Amino acid sequence: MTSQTEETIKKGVICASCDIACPLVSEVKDGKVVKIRAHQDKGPLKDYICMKGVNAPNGFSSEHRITKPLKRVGERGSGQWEEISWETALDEIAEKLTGIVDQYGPEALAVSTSQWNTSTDNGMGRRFMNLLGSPNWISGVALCAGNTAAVNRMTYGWFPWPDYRNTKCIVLFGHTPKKHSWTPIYHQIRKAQKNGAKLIVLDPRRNENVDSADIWLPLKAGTDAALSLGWLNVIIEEELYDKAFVEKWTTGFEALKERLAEYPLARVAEITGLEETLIRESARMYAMADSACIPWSPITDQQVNSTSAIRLQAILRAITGNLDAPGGDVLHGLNPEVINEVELEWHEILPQAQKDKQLGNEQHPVFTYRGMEALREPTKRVWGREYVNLITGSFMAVPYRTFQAMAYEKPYPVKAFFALGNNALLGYSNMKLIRDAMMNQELVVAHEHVMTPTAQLSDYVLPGDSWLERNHLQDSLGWNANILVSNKSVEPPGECHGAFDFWRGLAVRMGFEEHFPWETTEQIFDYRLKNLGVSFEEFAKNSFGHTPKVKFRKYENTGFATPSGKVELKSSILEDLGFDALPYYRDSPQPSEEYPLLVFTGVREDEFFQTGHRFIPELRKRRPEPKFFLNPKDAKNLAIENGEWIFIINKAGKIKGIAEIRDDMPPGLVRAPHGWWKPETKQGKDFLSSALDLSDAQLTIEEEGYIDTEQGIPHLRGLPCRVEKA
Ligand SMILES: Nc1nc2c(c(=O)[nH]1)N[C@H]1C(S)=C(S)[C@@H](COP(=O)(O)OP(=O)(O)OC[C@H]3O[C@@H](n4cnc5c(=O)[nH]c(N)nc54)[C@H](O)[C@@H]3O)O[C@H]1N2
Ligand SMILES: Nc1nc2c(c(=O)[nH]1)N[C@H]1C(S)=C(S)[C@@H](COP(=O)(O)OP(=O)(O)OC[C@H]3O[C@@H](n4cnc5c(=O)[nH]c(N)nc54)[C@H](O)[C@@H]3O)O[C@H]1N2
Ligand code: SF4
Ligand SMILES: [Mo]
Repeated sequence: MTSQTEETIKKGVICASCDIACPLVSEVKDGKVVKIRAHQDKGPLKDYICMKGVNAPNGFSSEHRITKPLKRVGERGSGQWEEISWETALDEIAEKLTGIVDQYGPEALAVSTSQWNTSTDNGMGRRFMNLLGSPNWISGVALCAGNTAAVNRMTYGWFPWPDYRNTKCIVLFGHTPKKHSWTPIYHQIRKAQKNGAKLIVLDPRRNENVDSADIWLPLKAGTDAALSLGWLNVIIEEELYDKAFVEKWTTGFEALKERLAEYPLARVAEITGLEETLIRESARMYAMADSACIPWSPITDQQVNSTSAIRLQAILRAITGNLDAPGGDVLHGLNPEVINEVELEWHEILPQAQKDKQLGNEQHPVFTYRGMEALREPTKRVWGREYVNLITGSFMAVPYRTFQAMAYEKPYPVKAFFALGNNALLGYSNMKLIRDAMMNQELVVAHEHVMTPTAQLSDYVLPGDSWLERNHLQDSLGWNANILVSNKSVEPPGECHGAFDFWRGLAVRMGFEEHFPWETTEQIFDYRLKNLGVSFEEFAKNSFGHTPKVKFRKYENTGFATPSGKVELKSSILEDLGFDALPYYRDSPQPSEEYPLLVFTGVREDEFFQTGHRFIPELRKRRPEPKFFLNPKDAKNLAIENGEWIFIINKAGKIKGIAEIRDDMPPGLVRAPHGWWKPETKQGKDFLSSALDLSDAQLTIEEEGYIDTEQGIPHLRGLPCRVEKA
């Protein structure tokens, strides 16, 4: 929506400076955004804003912003560039890609994009790849809600969103929304608590939500799956589960019970380091609440036990009767009124022979085409479409296998790599492998705002527009069914363009123009809204979006979108893929004499989103350097003082940061922030703007024992390490 006062134009925008999509207002004067503020002065949306949103205009007008397409001159990574036009860049990229496809096949193109809702290509990236014939698409969502969505689908066919409004109990498996981290969720949790909801927090550390929690379970890092097995034991033994639901709507209950017998409470207490009484008391609180929800958590999508830990949360939701129930975890489906992004991706046209080549699908199939195959028919039956790419995480290649194919050309060569709105080098695991992988390419393209370490290793850096410089129609990719409108506030600077323009430009040059009939994103928005009978312009003028009425217990009419039509406590899909069909716990990497501590990598900082934002002075001055948190006892043993530079060293690498000694850290655990590099420092492959000194992705390891078996994603939380003075 747009309104105009004397000199200020106000626009309704959806913030994409992180991935939680706050509705905000931009104030525009003389063609410049002069202020970003919350959507309301009073009312529920007034607090939905954080310092990253407020400072977005400073970032978009930064001197670091790239506003012209750049082409590498000299060696890759030498840091020398010339400005070229978009037309020339796209001509050259299309020509090179055609040559690579002719020589190695279409699977030689790998594409890495950002997390789900800051990418704005309207599904055109996947459409292009499906037309070309490449299954090798990867994303940071492989370590976030994308893989969680895929694993949830195996149990009950969709990925739920918590009903915070009605809930009487919230369980946070590590997940710690704060005032400046997933801000709307932080406020929704506070509101639910005011409405009487209990809060259970599971975290080895006394985190920011502990003070207001009803129960805090300071479990050992990496033991969430064991704790859930313990909870299930209590819930079943004390008959706190929803018997009618279990009988009518689940398969494998008896088999699950047998498995649970392997995890008596005494064993769970030993694994988790928690008192048996506390485990019992918390299980009761969750199961006996009138309604309860378990919000998604990144903790369980980034550990060796990931598949089981996620499945266990799904099983808890189901057997306590909280699935698709008021106050529980709701399966929303896609927005029925509009054409959703997933429908535009055209996964049905990628030939099976090409799907079969998706990298990593033999070893770790869960979120690949192969893993999702058995869900096609059930998903069509229940949700009306065979291929739903929930949170864009349902048909991914396995990232580390993709980087291996890029670096070592096995099982086949991958020779072209596009990193679009994604700082791939720092944003997965094993940064050294990714560097080798990028250096072994014949074509590397980055679509970016700034010269990230990843862009520094590219052949073409194409300047991206920002969320203040484009219209956008955002759907929630099945997490909920909301459609949100974001209005362009100002024109993009220089020659910045969106991802849609990149893909269409390439498609036209490579013979796919007829499949890209829209010339602008606004035209594709018109198409997506056609069932509502409005154009994007009219829609944006009159509303903020479209939210269908929530319906509960839809499965009573449709069944669940699994092969059996029920909640599969024992997963037929995992069984057919050759894995343990029941959830289990296995030990995560343990400290040793050489590496006596555990490091928790990937900590989010209030000032930045992931690997971004470090070039924004207003934010950077609040946090100029990376800080490593450690316990006073460990610091004393190592004679480390607060504020001194230290190294964290493990078998994969070594990173540097400033010691911050904190009482809230448990002994034996160190925390390292995610994604550090310094945009102001020296660029090029031997420096990577200090990423080689600072990036936590150098500590992660991809070998047996350090990755989740079924998905192949790395263990980020709790890696054996030692700490030394720098
Ligand atoms: N300002 C800001 N906000 C952000 C982001 C950002 O970059 N900046 N990123 C956003 C994104 S994409 C994500 S995914 C979220 C992630 O943010 P959160 O969901 O809040 O998760 P983390 O901050 O990674 O970790 C939360 C807690 O998990 C605890 N923990 C460590 N190991 C374990 C374990 O094994 N089990 C349990 N139960 N707890 C453990 C840690 O001590 C920590 O307190 O943040 C979002 N919010
Ligand atoms: N090692 C390790 N890897 C991780 C994680 C971790 O903790 N550790 N966390 C995982 C998680 S939870 C997530 S959600 C993902 C996040 O992964 P990503 O979403 O890829 O996040 P970023 O690393 O911030 O990279 C986004 C890049 O996009 C650029 N950008 C921002 N807006 C735009 C835009 O509008 N257009 C264009 N063209 N570019 C834009 C930014 O400058 C930035 O360089 O990473 C995952 N990977
Ligand atoms: S929490 Fe902050 S960065 Fe994220 S969408 Fe909201 S205002 Fe933007
Ligand atoms: Mo994330």
